[in-house]
Amino acid sequence: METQELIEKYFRPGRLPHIWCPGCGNGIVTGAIVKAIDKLGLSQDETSIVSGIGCSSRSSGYLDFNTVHSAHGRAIPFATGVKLSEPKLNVIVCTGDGDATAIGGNHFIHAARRNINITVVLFNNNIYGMTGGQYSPLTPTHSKATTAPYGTIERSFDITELAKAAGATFVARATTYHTPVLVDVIAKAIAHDGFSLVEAITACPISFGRQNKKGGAPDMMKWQRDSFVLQAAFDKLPEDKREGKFPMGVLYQAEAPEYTKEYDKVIAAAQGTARPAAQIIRPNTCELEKGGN
Ligand SMILES: Cc1ncc(C[n+]2csc(CCOP(=O)(O)OP(=O)(O)O)c2C)c(N)n1
Repeated sequence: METQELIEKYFRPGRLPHIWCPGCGNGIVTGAIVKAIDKLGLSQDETSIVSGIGCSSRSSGYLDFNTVHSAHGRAIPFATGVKLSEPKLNVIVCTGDGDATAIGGNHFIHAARRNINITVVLFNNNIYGMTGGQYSPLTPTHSKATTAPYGTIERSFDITELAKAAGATFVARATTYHTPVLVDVIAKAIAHDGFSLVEAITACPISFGRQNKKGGAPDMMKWQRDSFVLQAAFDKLPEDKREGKFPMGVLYQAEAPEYTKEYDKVIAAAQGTARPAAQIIRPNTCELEKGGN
Protein backbone atom coordinates (compact mmCIF):
# COMPACT_ATOMS: atom_id res chain seq x y z
CA MET A 1 0.00 0.00 0.00
CA GLU A 2 1.25 3.50 -0.82
CA THR A 3 2.07 5.89 2.02
CA GLN A 4 -0.96 8.10 1.32
CA GLU A 5 -3.27 5.09 1.41
CA LEU A 6 -1.69 3.89 4.67
CA ILE A 7 -2.26 7.31 6.22
CA GLU A 8 -5.88 7.43 5.05
CA LYS A 9 -6.60 3.91 6.25
CA TYR A 10 -4.81 3.79 9.60
CA PHE A 11 -4.52 7.38 10.90
CA ARG A 12 -7.24 9.53 12.43
CA PRO A 13 -7.30 12.57 10.13
CA GLY A 14 -8.66 14.93 12.78
CA ARG A 15 -5.65 14.28 15.02
CA LEU A 16 -2.94 15.37 12.59
CA PRO A 17 -0.59 17.23 12.46
CA HIS A 18 1.34 15.51 15.23
CA ILE A 19 3.14 17.25 18.10
CA TRP A 20 6.62 15.80 17.51
CA CYS A 21 9.62 18.09 16.98
CA PRO A 22 11.36 18.41 13.59
CA GLY A 23 13.82 15.52 13.24
CA CYS A 24 12.12 13.33 15.86
CA GLY A 25 12.06 9.67 14.88
CA ASN A 26 8.73 8.84 16.53
CA GLY A 27 6.81 9.26 13.26
CA ILE A 28 9.08 6.71 11.60
CA VAL A 29 8.44 4.17 14.38
CA THR A 30 4.69 4.81 14.25
CA GLY A 31 4.79 4.40 10.46
CA ALA A 32 6.71 1.13 10.88
CA ILE A 33 4.02 -0.19 13.25
CA VAL A 34 1.32 0.64 10.70
CA LYS A 35 3.31 -0.98 7.88
CA ALA A 36 3.80 -4.12 9.97
CA ILE A 37 0.07 -4.28 10.75
CA ASP A 38 -0.72 -3.81 7.08
CA LYS A 39 1.80 -6.48 6.08
CA LEU A 40 0.11 -8.94 8.44
CA GLY A 41 -3.35 -7.91 7.21
CA LEU A 42 -4.67 -7.35 10.76
CA SER A 43 -8.09 -5.81 11.06
CA GLN A 44 -8.32 -2.47 12.85
CA ASP A 45 -11.25 -3.71 14.92
CA GLU A 46 -9.21 -6.65 16.20
CA THR A 47 -6.14 -4.62 17.06
CA SER A 48 -5.61 -2.55 20.19
CA ILE A 49 -2.83 -0.01 20.63
CA VAL A 50 -2.08 0.97 24.20
CA SER A 51 0.37 3.66 25.27
CA GLY A 52 1.59 5.30 28.45
CA ILE A 53 2.57 8.97 28.71
CA GLY A 54 5.36 10.73 26.87
CA CYS A 55 6.09 11.96 23.34
CA SER A 56 6.20 8.41 21.98
CA SER A 57 2.99 7.50 23.79
CA ARG A 58 1.15 10.17 21.80
CA SER A 59 1.32 7.78 18.85
CA SER A 60 -1.79 5.86 19.97
CA GLY A 61 -3.94 8.97 19.58
CA TYR A 62 -3.04 9.36 15.91
CA LEU A 63 -3.91 5.79 15.02
CA ASP A 64 -7.36 4.52 14.08
CA PHE A 65 -7.54 1.30 16.11
CA ASN A 66 -8.97 0.43 19.53
CA THR A 67 -6.60 2.73 21.37
CA VAL A 68 -5.88 3.51 25.00
CA HIS A 69 -3.68 6.47 26.00
CA SER A 70 -3.21 5.50 29.63
CA ALA A 71 -1.03 6.75 32.50
CA HIS A 72 2.75 7.20 32.78
CA GLY A 73 4.37 3.78 33.21
CA ARG A 74 1.07 1.92 33.10
CA ALA A 75 0.71 1.02 29.43
CA ILE A 76 1.60 -2.62 30.10
CA PRO A 77 -0.94 -3.15 32.91
CA PHE A 78 -3.66 -1.58 30.73
CA ALA A 79 -2.58 -3.78 27.81
CA THR A 80 -2.61 -6.83 30.08
CA GLY A 81 -6.20 -6.03 31.06
CA VAL A 82 -7.25 -5.57 27.44
CA LYS A 83 -5.61 -8.84 26.38
CA LEU A 84 -7.05 -10.83 29.29
CA SER A 85 -10.58 -9.56 28.74
CA GLU A 86 -10.45 -10.01 24.94
CA PRO A 87 -7.65 -12.47 24.07
CA LYS A 88 -8.50 -12.44 20.37
CA LEU A 89 -7.25 -8.83 20.10
CA ASN A 90 -3.74 -8.15 18.82
CA VAL A 91 -2.39 -5.89 21.55
CA ILE A 92 0.50 -3.53 20.81
CA VAL A 93 2.07 -1.24 23.40
CA CYS A 94 3.75 2.01 22.37
CA THR A 95 6.01 3.21 25.17
CA GLY A 96 9.06 5.36 25.86
CA ASP A 97 12.28 4.35 27.60
CA GLY A 98 11.25 6.23 30.75
CA ASP A 99 7.68 4.96 30.59
CA ALA A 100 8.69 1.30 30.14
CA THR A 101 11.87 0.99 32.17
CA ALA A 102 11.70 3.56 35.00
CA ILE A 103 8.20 4.14 36.38
CA GLY A 104 6.92 1.13 34.41
CA GLY A 105 9.94 -1.12 34.88
CA ASN A 106 8.25 -3.46 37.30
CA HIS A 107 5.28 -3.96 35.00
CA PHE A 108 7.66 -4.62 32.12
CA ILE A 109 9.53 -7.46 33.81
CA HIS A 110 6.40 -9.15 35.11
CA ALA A 111 4.62 -9.04 31.74
CA ALA A 112 7.73 -10.66 30.25
CA ARG A 113 7.79 -13.24 33.04
CA ARG A 114 4.15 -14.14 32.41
CA ASN A 115 4.78 -14.39 28.65
CA ILE A 116 1.49 -12.67 27.90
CA ASN A 117 0.93 -12.30 24.18
CA ILE A 118 1.40 -8.55 23.78
CA THR A 119 3.95 -6.70 21.67
CA VAL A 120 5.85 -3.86 23.31
CA VAL A 121 7.39 -1.38 20.88
CA LEU A 122 9.78 0.59 23.05
CA PHE A 123 10.65 3.93 21.41
CA ASN A 124 14.18 4.32 22.79
CA ASN A 125 15.30 7.92 22.38
CA ASN A 126 17.64 7.57 25.40
CA ILE A 127 15.92 10.34 27.40
CA TYR A 128 12.68 11.66 28.88
CA GLY A 129 11.71 13.67 25.79
CA MET A 130 8.36 15.12 26.76
CA THR A 131 9.51 16.64 30.03
CA GLY A 132 12.63 18.20 28.52
CA GLY A 133 15.56 15.81 28.93
CA GLN A 134 15.84 14.03 32.29
CA TYR A 135 17.91 10.83 32.12
CA SER A 136 16.21 7.44 31.98
CA PRO A 137 17.46 3.91 32.74
CA LEU A 138 18.37 3.69 29.02
CA THR A 139 20.45 6.89 28.90
CA PRO A 140 24.04 5.88 28.13
CA THR A 141 26.49 6.39 31.03
CA HIS A 142 28.21 9.83 31.02
CA SER A 143 25.51 11.37 28.81
CA LYS A 144 24.30 14.80 29.85
CA ALA A 145 20.72 15.32 30.96
CA THR A 146 18.88 18.11 32.77
CA THR A 147 19.11 15.89 35.87
CA ALA A 148 22.78 15.09 35.18
CA PRO A 149 24.47 18.31 34.00
CA TYR A 150 27.91 16.72 34.53
CA GLY A 151 26.88 13.48 32.86
CA THR A 152 25.00 10.55 34.36
CA ILE A 153 27.11 8.16 36.40
CA GLU A 154 24.46 5.43 36.26
CA ARG A 155 24.94 2.37 34.08
CA SER A 156 22.14 1.84 31.59
CA PHE A 157 20.11 -1.30 31.01
CA ASP A 158 20.44 -3.26 27.84
CA ILE A 159 16.68 -3.63 27.63
CA THR A 160 16.89 -6.55 25.21
CA GLU A 161 18.96 -8.54 27.73
CA LEU A 162 16.66 -7.52 30.57
CA ALA A 163 13.59 -8.67 28.62
CA LYS A 164 15.21 -11.98 27.82
CA ALA A 165 16.29 -12.55 31.43
CA ALA A 166 12.78 -11.68 32.66
CA GLY A 167 11.18 -14.30 30.41
CA ALA A 168 10.25 -12.58 27.14
CA THR A 169 10.03 -15.10 24.31
CA PHE A 170 10.70 -12.71 21.42
CA VAL A 171 13.26 -9.91 21.55
CA ALA A 172 14.31 -7.70 18.65
CA ARG A 173 15.94 -4.37 17.91
CA ALA A 174 16.07 -2.04 14.92
CA THR A 175 16.49 1.66 14.23
CA THR A 176 14.60 4.41 12.42
CA TYR A 177 17.43 4.45 9.87
CA HIS A 178 16.92 0.75 9.09
CA THR A 179 13.18 1.04 8.49
CA PRO A 180 12.68 -2.21 6.53
CA VAL A 181 14.30 -4.13 9.40
CA LEU A 182 12.10 -2.28 11.89
CA VAL A 183 8.91 -3.14 9.96
CA ASP A 184 10.01 -6.74 9.62
CA VAL A 185 10.80 -7.28 13.31
CA ILE A 186 7.59 -5.55 14.45
CA ALA A 187 5.57 -7.84 12.15
CA LYS A 188 7.40 -10.90 13.50
CA ALA A 189 6.88 -9.70 17.07
CA ILE A 190 3.12 -9.27 16.54
CA ALA A 191 2.90 -12.71 14.91
CA HIS A 192 4.78 -14.31 17.81
CA ASP A 193 2.60 -16.07 20.41
CA GLY A 194 4.02 -14.68 23.66
CA PHE A 195 5.53 -11.55 25.14
CA SER A 196 7.53 -9.69 22.51
CA LEU A 197 9.78 -6.66 22.76
CA VAL A 198 10.99 -4.52 19.90
CA GLU A 199 13.52 -1.90 20.91
CA ALA A 200 13.12 0.85 18.31
CA ILE A 201 16.10 3.19 18.36
CA THR A 202 14.81 6.67 17.59
CA ALA A 203 16.51 10.07 17.58
CA CYS A 204 15.52 12.89 19.92
CA PRO A 205 17.60 15.75 18.51
CA ILE A 206 16.11 18.33 20.89
CA SER A 207 16.07 16.85 24.41
CA PHE A 208 18.96 14.38 23.98
CA GLY A 209 20.92 15.51 20.93
CA ARG A 210 21.38 19.17 21.90
CA GLN A 211 22.59 18.44 25.43
CA ASN A 212 25.02 15.83 24.14
CA LYS A 213 26.25 17.68 21.05
CA LYS A 214 25.08 14.93 18.71
CA GLY A 215 24.57 17.37 15.80
CA GLY A 216 21.18 17.48 14.13
CA ALA A 217 18.74 14.75 13.22
CA PRO A 218 20.69 13.68 10.09
CA ASP A 219 23.84 13.17 12.23
CA MET A 220 21.88 11.09 14.71
CA MET A 221 20.52 8.98 11.84
CA LYS A 222 24.07 8.53 10.51
CA TRP A 223 25.09 7.31 13.95
CA GLN A 224 22.32 4.70 13.74
CA ARG A 225 23.47 3.71 10.26
CA ASP A 226 27.06 3.23 11.44
CA SER A 227 26.40 1.63 14.83
CA PHE A 228 23.74 -1.05 14.29
CA VAL A 229 24.59 -4.27 12.52
CA LEU A 230 22.38 -7.28 11.80
CA GLN A 231 22.96 -10.00 14.41
CA ALA A 232 24.55 -12.46 11.94
CA ALA A 233 27.08 -9.83 10.75
CA PHE A 234 27.69 -8.69 14.34
CA ASP A 235 28.53 -12.27 15.36
CA LYS A 236 31.21 -12.40 12.67
CA LEU A 237 32.89 -9.17 13.82
CA PRO A 238 36.18 -9.69 15.62
CA GLU A 239 36.07 -8.62 19.28
CA ASP A 240 38.04 -5.38 18.67
CA LYS A 241 35.61 -4.27 15.92
CA ARG A 242 32.54 -4.65 18.16
CA GLU A 243 33.31 -1.54 20.21
CA GLY A 244 30.48 0.97 19.71
CA LYS A 245 28.42 -1.47 17.62
CA PHE A 246 25.09 -3.05 18.55
CA PRO A 247 23.35 -6.11 17.08
CA MET A 248 19.92 -5.68 15.53
CA GLY A 249 17.24 -7.89 14.01
CA VAL A 250 15.61 -10.75 15.91
CA LEU A 251 17.93 -11.25 18.89
CA TYR A 252 16.09 -14.02 20.70
CA GLN A 253 13.06 -16.25 20.17
CA ALA A 254 11.74 -19.13 22.25
CA GLU A 255 8.55 -21.07 22.91
CA ALA A 256 6.84 -21.09 26.31
CA PRO A 257 3.23 -21.36 27.59
CA GLU A 258 1.32 -18.17 26.84
CA TYR A 259 -0.43 -16.48 29.75
CA THR A 260 -3.97 -15.94 28.41
CA LYS A 261 -4.12 -19.54 27.17
CA GLU A 262 -3.00 -20.79 30.58
CA TYR A 263 -5.52 -18.48 32.21
CA ASP A 264 -8.30 -19.91 30.00
CA LYS A 265 -7.46 -23.35 31.39
CA VAL A 266 -7.90 -22.03 34.91
CA ILE A 267 -11.27 -20.49 33.99
CA ALA A 268 -12.39 -23.75 32.37
CA ALA A 269 -11.22 -25.76 35.39
CA ALA A 270 -13.03 -23.41 37.76
CA GLN A 271 -16.19 -23.78 35.69
CA GLY A 272 -15.80 -27.56 35.75
CA THR A 273 -15.50 -27.82 31.99
CA ALA A 274 -11.87 -28.88 31.85
CA ARG A 275 -9.57 -31.44 33.38
CA PRO A 276 -10.59 -32.52 36.90
CA ALA A 277 -9.11 -30.24 39.52
CA ALA A 278 -6.88 -33.04 40.87
CA GLN A 279 -4.96 -33.09 37.62
CA ILE A 280 -3.92 -29.48 37.93
CA ILE A 281 -2.68 -29.81 41.51
CA ARG A 282 1.08 -29.49 41.60
CA PRO A 283 2.92 -32.83 42.10
CA ASN A 284 4.10 -32.16 45.63
CA THR A 285 0.52 -31.39 46.72
CA CYS A 286 -0.60 -34.71 45.18
CA GLU A 287 2.02 -36.47 47.25
CA LEU A 288 0.53 -34.88 50.36
CA GLU A 289 -2.94 -36.08 49.39
CA LYS A 290 -1.66 -39.63 48.97
CA GLY A 291 -0.40 -39.45 52.54
CA GLY A 292 3.20 -38.67 51.77
CA ASN A 293 5.05 -35.70 53.26
C1 LIG B 1 2.96 9.62 37.40
C2 LIG B 1 3.64 10.60 36.50
N1 LIG B 1 4.90 10.99 36.77
C3 LIG B 1 5.54 11.87 35.96
C4 LIG B 1 4.88 12.36 34.86
C5 LIG B 1 5.57 13.37 33.98
N2 LIG B 1 6.03 12.81 32.73
C6 LIG B 1 5.30 12.89 31.59
S1 LIG B 1 6.07 12.22 30.27
C7 LIG B 1 7.42 11.82 31.24
C8 LIG B 1 8.65 11.18 30.65
C9 LIG B 1 8.46 10.55 29.32
O1 LIG B 1 9.68 9.99 28.92
P1 LIG B 1 9.71 8.68 28.08
O2 LIG B 1 8.85 7.65 28.66
O3 LIG B 1 11.14 8.30 27.87
O4 LIG B 1 9.01 9.10 26.71
P2 LIG B 1 9.39 10.19 25.61
O5 LIG B 1 8.68 11.46 25.99
O6 LIG B 1 10.88 10.34 25.59
O7 LIG B 1 8.86 9.58 24.37
C10 LIG B 1 7.24 12.19 32.56
C11 LIG B 1 8.24 12.00 33.63
C12 LIG B 1 3.55 11.94 34.62
N3 LIG B 1 2.87 12.37 33.54
N4 LIG B 1 2.97 11.06 35.44
